[in-house]
Amino acid sequence: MDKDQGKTGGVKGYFPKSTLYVMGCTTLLCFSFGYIWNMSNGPCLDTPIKIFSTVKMIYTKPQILKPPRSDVLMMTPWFAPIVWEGTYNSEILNEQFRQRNVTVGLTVFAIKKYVVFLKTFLETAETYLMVGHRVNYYIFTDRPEEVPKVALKEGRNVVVLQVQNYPRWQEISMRRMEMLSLFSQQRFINEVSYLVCVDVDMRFNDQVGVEILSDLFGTLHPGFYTAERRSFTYEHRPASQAYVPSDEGDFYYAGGFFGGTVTEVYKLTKKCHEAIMVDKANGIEAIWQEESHLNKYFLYHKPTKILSPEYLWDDNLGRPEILKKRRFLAVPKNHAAIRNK
Ligand code: UD2
Repeated sequence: MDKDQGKTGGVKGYFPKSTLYVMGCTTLLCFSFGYIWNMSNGPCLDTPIKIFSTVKMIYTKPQILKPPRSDVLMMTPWFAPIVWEGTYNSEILNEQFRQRNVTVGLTVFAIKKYVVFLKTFLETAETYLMVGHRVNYYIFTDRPEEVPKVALKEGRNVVVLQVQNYPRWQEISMRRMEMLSLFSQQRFINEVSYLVCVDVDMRFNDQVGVEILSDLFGTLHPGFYTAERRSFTYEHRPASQAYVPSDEGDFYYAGGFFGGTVTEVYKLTKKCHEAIMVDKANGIEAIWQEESHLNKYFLYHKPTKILSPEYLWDDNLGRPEILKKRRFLAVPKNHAAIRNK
């Protein structure tokens, strides 16, 4: 820089004073034009932007040094929460999901004699499932005329979907993956945000709400939540597509309760169905049918949330201290009498 140019000689001495004057005026004009343009056209969103929600909620603040539960694992090593009673605030979650105007699709299969479970299933769901939220119950059945009429609260619907049956109960159980993937693609994607896919021989016994919802969720199987990896009943035959090597595995997940966004459930069910079909062509059936394939899927596509056995319990397993709630309970059944009928 030439010292003679002095303090006003230009920015770092690169520009003469006159050029700077023109640049300054141009910048000012550009800013003014941008401002006027924004004012006249407004932001690109239809709804007015509110910086803060006005819903006031009173609750105890979270305590960093006092975790709500110290007796159970609350987070996986991949940072997925494990949902136990006492670890979340329903009021906050309900407000979040209500603001998003979420509709939940509950899928359940009642093929052949399993229609007998529907009445209790639906009645208890109306009392405890997603209270205050919109729910579509998708009932897959081969006996539509035997679906009971149950009184429904506002915003809740039963949709009966007629599907074929299969002679073997194993095939019925496995084919759920195929039907869920088909209907997710053709219908559910246009109707609901999340899918919750459960067994029918169950009853709701306590609140099951939006705390379960996440992109992809699975449930700890009540029989294996404290078990060592070597006891997990994964498929251990390498010939099956559900094969899991003995030195791999996080948890053993139940086939009777999983879900997520429609897109994630579509991906899961499609992949599991394809794997089941490859096994079929190779003359092998996984040890626990689609539950084995689900476990393989969750090993390599880790769930973003995991439900504790509160969400799938069987009273034959007793009442352990850590189980503060029994939200969804197995209805006792005589397997021989009910299956293949
Ligand atoms: C376990 C799993 C189940 C599935 C199965 C595979 C749990 C609680 N359950 O249940 O999800 O992985 O093992 O072997 O984790 N169904 C009919 N009609 C039939 C037979 C079955 O509708 O004739 C449907 C029904 O929705 C039933 C589900 O398939 O709830 C699973 O069959 P299950 O309950 O007899 O199998 P289970 O108890 O061994």
